[in-house]
Amino acid sequence: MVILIKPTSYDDEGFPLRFLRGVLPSNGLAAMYALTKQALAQVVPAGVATEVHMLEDGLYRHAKTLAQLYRRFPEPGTKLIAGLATVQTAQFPRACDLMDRWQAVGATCVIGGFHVSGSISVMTDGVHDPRRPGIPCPQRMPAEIQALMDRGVIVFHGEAEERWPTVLRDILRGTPQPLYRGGLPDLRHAPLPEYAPGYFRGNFATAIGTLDASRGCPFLCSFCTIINVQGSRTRCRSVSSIIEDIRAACERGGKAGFFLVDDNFARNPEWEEISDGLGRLRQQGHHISFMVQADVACGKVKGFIPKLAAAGCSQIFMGVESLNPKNLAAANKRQNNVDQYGQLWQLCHQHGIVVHAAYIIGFPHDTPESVAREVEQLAQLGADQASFYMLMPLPGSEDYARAVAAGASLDPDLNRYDSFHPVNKHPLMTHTEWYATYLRAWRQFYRAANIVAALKRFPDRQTRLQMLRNYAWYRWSFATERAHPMISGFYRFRDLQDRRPGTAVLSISRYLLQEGWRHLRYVGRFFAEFYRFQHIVLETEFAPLLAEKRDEMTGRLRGVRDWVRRTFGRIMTRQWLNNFWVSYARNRWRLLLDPRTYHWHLRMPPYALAEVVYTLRFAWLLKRLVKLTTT
Ligand code: B12
Ligand code: SF4
Repeated sequence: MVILIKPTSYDDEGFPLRFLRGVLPSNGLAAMYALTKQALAQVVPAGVATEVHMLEDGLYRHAKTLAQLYRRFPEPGTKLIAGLATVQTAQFPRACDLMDRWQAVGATCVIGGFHVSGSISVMTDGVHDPRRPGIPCPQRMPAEIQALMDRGVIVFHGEAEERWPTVLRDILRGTPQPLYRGGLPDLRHAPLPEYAPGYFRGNFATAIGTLDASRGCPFLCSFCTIINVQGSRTRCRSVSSIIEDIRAACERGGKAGFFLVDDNFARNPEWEEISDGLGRLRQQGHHISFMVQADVACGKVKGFIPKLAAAGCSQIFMGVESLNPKNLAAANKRQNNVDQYGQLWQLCHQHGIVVHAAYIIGFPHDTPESVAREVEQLAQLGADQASFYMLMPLPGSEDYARAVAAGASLDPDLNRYDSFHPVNKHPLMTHTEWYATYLRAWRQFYRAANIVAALKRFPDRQTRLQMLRNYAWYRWSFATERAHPMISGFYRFRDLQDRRPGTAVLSISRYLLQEGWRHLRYVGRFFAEFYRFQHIVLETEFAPLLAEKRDEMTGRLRGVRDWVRRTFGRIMTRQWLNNFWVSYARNRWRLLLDPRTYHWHLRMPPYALAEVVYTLRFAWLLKRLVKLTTT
């Protein structure tokens, strides 16, 4: 039996980050699932039963299934292999703890993914790229990886497509080696990533598929690990198998929604063939919607944006990183030309494509003020969504190799290498300032005014609804779960029995108190977000009418008829209600203690009643919108 596990990471209190519903499934895990099925068919004699499981440690139900599987072992007659899959640096400590447990019940553990691959590439093998000479390399096995091999874990470096059957065969024969190298395999004949039956059921807020159509990137960004693991030559999967797979998904489910996770779809030499193929499927009546990642120079690739739009692309995730050319030069990100962003993003909007800007905080010239200015600029230039990261030397990157060689002080806790914790020194900001700047960027960008402005750029309701879902996910993650949207989901679980070894003991009473407070916060945040989104939806849905009648709909209430019109009329806006509540709340404690403020209580009932009516009308409007966009 092979159990493929995608480990999560720990939060700052040592609880594994785990959610009732995830948002994005793991493409690496799906790739390993398909490869494992294929490899077992090659190496296990006919008639011997095999089982393959793919489970995410960060999903509540998957973790329960893992615990059930764990209790089955040791099981006489079953060879158990635990594959810790697609392990990034921040997940490495958790992966090690999980492997301790699985080894204790007799499993042979194998680990693969970007931490081991990246670290070995830059620390043991060294980067040999004539365009980037002089990257230092100590040529030694990183200590934490050597420690794994010493305790019997098999380490897999690189990509598994061609070498995984050999590893499985060696394990079954009882002669595994401590380290295997997968290299850069040809992807033409590799099976496409596949999700096990039941993987999504009850575990994800939306069912989005994933696919990496190519690997590798020709650019040279110094903070990137990808080029040092997957190389700078782009290797592609077969176009016909991709199109067939998506056609099959459409035929099975009536539509296909997916994320093409290529680092840079614009540099996939077959982007046009894939887009044309998808465009043809759409012409045949299939519903296709997908998201890609591309660089901000993709506008120069002839026909790229229009063809993507015709193929059903709804969003492009672009590595903006910084708006300061000095920062871009320091990171060797020379392909980014800040002057062209506005024009490119306008083109995306014209084609109904949402622009998602990835922005990194912590480049050498960043200060709290410069970041605040650039975040504002991002919104003004037309970024509809943004993701913020803290710059860090990720093991596997050129920056890491240089930082280690220079003896820089780096956080020894790999769990913190998630791009959301400061792990090294910044020349102009303390850790506290840096982290506060990062948090402020989220709040600043995702304020209601920016969301309304972005939604108004898209006349298509379907697109707006999708954007609203993303905004709800993003706002909920950073404001409520206090986690980056990309590692978060909906409704967090914190299991007192499952904590990081070595973290301070938490008494049951303290744990219950924390849990009580957390759930109270959930309720509070739910209401806050409910009213924020009500404002956003109303301002967008009634935008044309409000443009004419806003004066009539705002300001002080002018009698009963005015109240009836604002509450039950054709146009809705929260502006008059918000203005009232802000003025009301400004009195604070005086509302209770100072009789001179009591007239405010008398003025309040019509507004409170209007809130009730608005809540009902909003619920109805949302229902209608969802219905309109799903039929
Ligand atoms: C798409 C993507 C995302 C998507 C995730 C979508 C999804 N869930 O699939 C989003 C945008 C959400 C995301 C978020 C993050 N990502 Co990301 N992501 C990627 C990206 C571009 C592609 C991932 C992918 O599908 N690759 C293709 C699969 C098949 O490759 P693979 O997982 O490595 O698996 C192969 C091998 O590693 C090996 N292998 C893997 N597991 C196993 C197990 C066994 C047993 C064996 C034998 C072999 C093996 O074989 C596999 C098949 O060839 C990669 C870069 C890249 N090109 O891979 C970055 C990358 C993995 N992400 C990275 C990071 C840091 C993150 C974030 C922390 C935030 C950030 N800064 O981007 C979050 C964390 C999310 C999380 N908890 O996992 C880093 C990891 C670097 C590191 N040293 O840790 C990468 C490398 C990019 C980078 N910045 O340099 N990411
Ligand atoms: S463009 Fe993206 S994938 Fe390519 S080197 Fe730069 S960060 Fe890495």
